Amino acid sequence: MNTVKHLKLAVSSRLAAYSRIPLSLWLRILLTLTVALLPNGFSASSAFANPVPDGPAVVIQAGSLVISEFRLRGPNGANDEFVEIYNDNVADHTVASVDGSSGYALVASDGVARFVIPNGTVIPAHRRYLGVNSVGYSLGAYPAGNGTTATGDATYTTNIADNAGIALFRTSNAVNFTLANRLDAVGSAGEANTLYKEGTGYATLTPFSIDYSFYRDLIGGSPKDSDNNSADFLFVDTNGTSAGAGQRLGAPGPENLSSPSGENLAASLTVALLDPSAQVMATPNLVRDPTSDPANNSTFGTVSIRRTFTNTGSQPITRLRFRITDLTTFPSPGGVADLRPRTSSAISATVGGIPVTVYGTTLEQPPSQPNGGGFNSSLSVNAVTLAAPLAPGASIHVQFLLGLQQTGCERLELDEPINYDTCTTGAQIAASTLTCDSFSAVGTGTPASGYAAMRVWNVTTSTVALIDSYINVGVPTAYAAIAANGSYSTTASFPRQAFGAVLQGRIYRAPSAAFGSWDGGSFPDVIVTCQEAKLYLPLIQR
Ligand SMILES: [Ca+2]
Ligand SMILES: [Ca+2]
Ligand SMILES: [Ca+2]
Repeated sequence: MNTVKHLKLAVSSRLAAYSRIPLSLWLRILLTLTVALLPNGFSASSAFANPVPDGPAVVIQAGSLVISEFRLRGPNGANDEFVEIYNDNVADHTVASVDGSSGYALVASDGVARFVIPNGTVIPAHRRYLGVNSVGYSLGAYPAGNGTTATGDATYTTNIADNAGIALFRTSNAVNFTLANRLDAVGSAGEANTLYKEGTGYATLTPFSIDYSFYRDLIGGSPKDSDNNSADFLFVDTNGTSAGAGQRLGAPGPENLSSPSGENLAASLTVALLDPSAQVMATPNLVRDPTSDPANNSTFGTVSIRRTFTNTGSQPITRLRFRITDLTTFPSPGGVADLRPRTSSAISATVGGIPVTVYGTTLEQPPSQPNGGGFNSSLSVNAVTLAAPLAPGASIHVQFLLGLQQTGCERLELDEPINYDTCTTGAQIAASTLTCDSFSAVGTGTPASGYAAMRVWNVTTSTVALIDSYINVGVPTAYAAIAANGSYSTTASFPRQAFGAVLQGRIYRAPSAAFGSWDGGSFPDVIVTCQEAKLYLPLIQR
């Protein structure tokens, strides 16, 4: 099977081999994790002193649904609300209440259900379901699938109070709105009923009628759920407003059943530099234009990041969009760039002496984002459509255009394996790509000497490294000399990991190929969830 990476294809027949593993086997796999092998010869001070990647392992639970994003107010006032539910699972979820009632209820802490997901509703793996307050919801025109927008899969008309908790239960019978039947909850610190929040709750908001959202942190690919609302949810709004729960330029991104997701192991998408023979930070892979353009949030000019995406799968890709999971943006401290992702047009660039078209990306609105995009904003490659799909084997060159409102170190991370980071200490500028079955470490690091080698873990199973350059443990090794200009490039493959697996790739630096001495942590790790994605196939049409 081909490389699959961050790829979701909404096809009803998409479940392939890994998804068909019986539940009992999944559970057995999960039970075998926990012990990470520390390779022979590694001391506590060596590069692998911390061989287990940071962060909690993702535990895949059968039937887990989470509240992935919501807001309880918006520009249209108190009723400008939505609640997004996410199937955080490798398998489809068919709604079936625990007690024979009509379905799963989304309930506010006043005890009143706002909407019920009816029994029999199928929320496909890694797809979302959207409930909206039809009295005030203002984001129904936000793009979703091919030709569809983010309208509610379910609607309701009763306002949810500001800062009130909400919870999703496996029942619509109010008598059974209990912790045992609760799938997920989120509420503020001001919510008194602990049934309607996790942990102490998110910081209480001043109820401004702004285009805000609370969404589960997407760094790493999937909505974060540590059962602690204050640690998991990020507050964003389109003006970077200070409303009490953190100040962060960004945008709501409500997604419904037609929004991109799903998976198809037969298809894949890989990313590479526009010109692999050129440096990551140099033309044509990265172009800085110092021309001041304050009207377009580019007072200090722009940065254009160019990459090439290739459909290495067997089916056409009809929609391609990216969601911003992390970036340096307003408000930025001194020394850190204030980046404003913005809409760009197709341009011409030269690769190997040949002119090529590099397609632009569109900042998806509504909501109106007059200050540019930010956290949770989406960027669509509108050149890819149902009528003009990216065919199997075809490639497309894409640019991401960022306005600069403050200069400094820069970071942009998307829900595709694009790591652009000049802020991390000892950083590399990387275009590393980690997929379900390979790791291509490409970047520029300091100092410009020695060797770059790699290691890859499956964080979910965490039994043995999939690639290990230091020691022969029966897995591939890979390393490359760091060139005089600091660049390196090395690739290795490993057996395909299961859908949903969290993989972590680490690049190490050694002064010599003897690898007797390592410099751990020189380069930022790359973390991905296997086959997490944002692509559509024609069958998403319904
Ligand atoms: Ca409200
Ligand atoms: Ca939870
Ligand atoms: Ca969302």
